[in-house]
Amino acid sequence: MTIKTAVADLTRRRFLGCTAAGAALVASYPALAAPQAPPARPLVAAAGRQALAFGTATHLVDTWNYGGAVPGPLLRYSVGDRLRVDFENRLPEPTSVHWHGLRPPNAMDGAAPLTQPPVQPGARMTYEFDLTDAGTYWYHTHFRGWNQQDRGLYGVLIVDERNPPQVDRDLVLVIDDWVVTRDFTLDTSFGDMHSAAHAGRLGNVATVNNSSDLAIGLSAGERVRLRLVNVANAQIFALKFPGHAPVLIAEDGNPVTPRPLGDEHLVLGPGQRADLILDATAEPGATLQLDADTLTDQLHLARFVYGDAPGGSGLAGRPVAPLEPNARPTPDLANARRIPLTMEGGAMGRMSGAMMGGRMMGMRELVAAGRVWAFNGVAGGMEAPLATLKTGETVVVDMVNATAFPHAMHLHGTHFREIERNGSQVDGAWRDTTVMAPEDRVSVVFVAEQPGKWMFHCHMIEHQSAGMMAYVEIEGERA
Ligand SMILES: [Cu+2]
Repeated sequence: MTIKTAVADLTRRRFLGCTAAGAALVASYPALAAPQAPPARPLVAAAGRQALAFGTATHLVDTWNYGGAVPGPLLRYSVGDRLRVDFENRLPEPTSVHWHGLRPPNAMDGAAPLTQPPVQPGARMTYEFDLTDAGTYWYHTHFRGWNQQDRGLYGVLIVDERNPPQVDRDLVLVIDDWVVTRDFTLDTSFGDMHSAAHAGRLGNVATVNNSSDLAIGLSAGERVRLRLVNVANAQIFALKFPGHAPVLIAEDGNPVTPRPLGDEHLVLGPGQRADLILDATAEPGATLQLDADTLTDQLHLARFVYGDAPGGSGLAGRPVAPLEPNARPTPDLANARRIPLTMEGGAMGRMSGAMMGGRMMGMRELVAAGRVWAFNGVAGGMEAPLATLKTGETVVVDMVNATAFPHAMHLHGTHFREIERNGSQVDGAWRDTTVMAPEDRVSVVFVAEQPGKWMFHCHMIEHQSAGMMAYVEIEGERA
């Protein structure tokens, strides 16, 4: 960083943290507050080899990654900062970077080819936008994700709160699953229609930060913040922390009223995140597990390994305070526009055909075209918007899962909250991805915030590419 950019950054930070008097000063002297380009952070996507610990052995696996490692570099900012990433594509095919859960302007959303042309091999693109929300987010490819994301193109993005909770340590746990062959190379049968028509590509090995048996060191008496991110293509992890009593403080980056998990599993669908406060309440020398039930298995994911001496700063056992909410428009439920969205198709489904490319196709023709799922009778509806909305408009999407599989519905550009689930009113937290079991009926509300074309799709990547995708078009000025 040059002195000039360092000073620009410092100046900008000072004004972001300004008081009312400071704001008046900014207003009086606009030249002082003129936006400065933040220092750029390089991010390169390339093929590489990654050491992954499967069981007791470490294997070198061929991956595609950001910054030379899987997961990619941890991008960390403070709320109010401006992200600027100079992205370079050194992959053998086009790609893009999506900032999952953040609210950038549409052109920075990275949903190629809807919001930008894909970045060609050898080409670059600068992503730049303000980080308005604190929380745990992630970035990943949004082009041929069934191939690229599965090979490892993802990383975590943390936006720190103005007043973060007091903890001894802040730990990021990235959960993925891999389809590996007998000799522990990556199975590259990406895009097979059998997986696509069923639950998606499910791995035979699950890892946390590159290990199927991660040892997480703890000292008795410590308080840690765990940031869990499910980056798997399709797997759902229902996490358990036997012997610990973690408190949930955020879902998909958004603060929730602190809630002890108790005996409840913490369900993380593809794309979802959770922030937990975990107090190290076991005795020195203890080992406790992090386990998960999945769609196919019961897994051991990681171990909490206590050192021989107590540690920490005496925070364990204190009440857990809520995080400050992120600012967002308030929905006007009384005047909401309602959009029905019925999911159909897949194996064991009742779909006999769907619209694709503007015409009706039977199942055989759809399968040949790689499409086996549909929203409202349209397979891969990217030819026309699901709805055209005005900025500021409140929208309720009434979703029905009329398929035999669970799905993880993800909306770009804003967050939604559940208001109804299977006939019962609920007061859901703000989030960007929600999991629906077969036969579930879920209604979510959101406010159309920023103009542009925003994808709404299943985050089980094979389902998305095989038809479970749509977008809403928002017109007007930013709400
Ligand atoms: Cu799905």
